[in-house]
Amino acid sequence: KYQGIIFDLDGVICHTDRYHYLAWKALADRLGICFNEKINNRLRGVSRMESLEIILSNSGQIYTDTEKDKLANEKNENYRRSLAQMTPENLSPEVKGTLDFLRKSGCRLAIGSSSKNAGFILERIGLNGYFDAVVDGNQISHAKPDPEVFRCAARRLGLAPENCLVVEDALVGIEAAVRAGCDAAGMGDARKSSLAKYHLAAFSELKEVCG
Ligand code: G16
Ligand code: MG
Repeated sequence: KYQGIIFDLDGVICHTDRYHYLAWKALADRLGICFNEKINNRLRGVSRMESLEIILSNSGQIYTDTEKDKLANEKNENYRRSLAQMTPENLSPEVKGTLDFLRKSGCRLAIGSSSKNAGFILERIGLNGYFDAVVDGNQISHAKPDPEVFRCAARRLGLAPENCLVVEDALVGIEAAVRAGCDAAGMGDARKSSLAKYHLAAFSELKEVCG
């Protein structure tokens, strides 16, 4: 019943959200700033610099823009080292099987991610060129919860937002989807979202929602 499905990347297609967490944790530990899984949930879907601001807000210190750029680069380099070790084995058979099923049933598939590393991740897990459209942090000026990324993805699929379902693990991602005019399916941290139309315990449940 949906003509298009727009997937978030980190935390939905693959578990790079874990690598984000570990890289931010290493930075926060080095700076002596408190950081844990609960604070980490607030970073889901938001841009790199906004994530850094959230972490630094617990430091009680003021950082200059130059210092912030350096810290963001330090985290990104650490994070990229984890990404570089990914292989197509890091794409679960459940996710790949479900994507193939949805495509065969006629849905157009897109990625809508806040990440500037999205292209690199898709390449690492063997999904380069798989999606009909990829919209990521390099192409948008306002990160989630702004609807820009999902509006753009629907447009690139040639579809009206109301004919698209967005799959997200971030509360800000669900908000972005609904503001774009799409229906939303929440999984992981976003499964509890009251804005989401579907609450997925497993990725493969999309076969029932969209099949
Ligand atoms: C992802 C993550 C966020 C991250 C953002 C930017 O978005 O969920 O935690 O801060 O990308 O990532 P990068 O530093 O790689 O540009 P999404 O939308 O794919 O979940
Ligand atoms: Mg995500």
